[in-house]
Amino acid sequence: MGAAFHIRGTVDLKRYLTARQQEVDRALDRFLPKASTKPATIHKAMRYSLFAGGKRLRPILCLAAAEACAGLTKSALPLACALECIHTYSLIHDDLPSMDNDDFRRGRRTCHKVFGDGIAVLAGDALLTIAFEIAAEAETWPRYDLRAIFREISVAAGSRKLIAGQVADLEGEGKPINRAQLRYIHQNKTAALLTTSVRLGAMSANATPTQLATISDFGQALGLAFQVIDDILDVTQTSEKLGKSAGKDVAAHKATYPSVLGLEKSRAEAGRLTRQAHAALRPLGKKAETLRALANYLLEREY
Ligand code: GRG
Repeated sequence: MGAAFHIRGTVDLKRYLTARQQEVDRALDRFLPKASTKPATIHKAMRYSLFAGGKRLRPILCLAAAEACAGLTKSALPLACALECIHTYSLIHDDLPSMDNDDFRRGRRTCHKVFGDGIAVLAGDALLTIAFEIAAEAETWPRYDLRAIFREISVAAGSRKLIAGQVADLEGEGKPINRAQLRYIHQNKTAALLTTSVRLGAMSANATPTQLATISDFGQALGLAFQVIDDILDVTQTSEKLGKSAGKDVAAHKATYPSVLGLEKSRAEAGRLTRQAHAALRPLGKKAETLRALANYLLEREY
């Protein structure tokens, strides 16, 4: 990371986040078909959800992980954009009436509320598909060729990870579940894509197998911490602050960390997982300071 993002020797995370968000937004705009491209409805819907003001955490984690492994953010950018397309697809589908049935996401009406259910399903499908087209633009290495990259993305987004978590979440609604089942949901629904985000950054930097293992340990701990915090925010914040409907988990009788452990223990668990994420980064030394700052930022976030 350049000195441009430092104040008095520590990372100026606010400036870092703003600069990286803008970089990712510009690249996404280049990679996506224009809103006027035929059939315009689908491209408008894809862009509507993609440019609705998400935090761009997955792409930023991908870029920061590339830096932590001495890589260039430029080489990681197509992978960072592919991750945001997959994440946005999952949000569009999750909001559908047949899933979480939400009217509000990223501070605006959900995709299906504006474009109808059919176009929203297709916009999600198209974002998932274009993710692979965009990822194909990534710089590759003999150790991490396009096959390895595509396998990494497919497994994380597939029926044993992201979709497995969503299935367990749907099937668990209204039922009592224990801590191990809750961890399974969070590990797959949330932590898997976050882990793949940092792994892809490391792969774009031609990380050594040891570096990749270090980054994976960090991603798993950070991913779980992220979801514990998300569960806490769902019960402690307003819909306005979150940009999505607050209190939905309780209303849908979903098992969450606060409902299983209580709020105080959930906060302690988020802190413990963040410390675990920090500890995982130790072998990377100073190069990982942005990743450390990002883990702290996610722990303290309010939306
Ligand atoms: C439909 C296959 C499929 C999966 C859906 C993403 C998801 C799985 C469900 C959405 C609800 C939820 C609580 C997901 C967990 C991951 C999560 C907290 C997503 C929100 O991520 P942020 O906060 O959102 O990074 P922004 O909008 O900032 O990108």
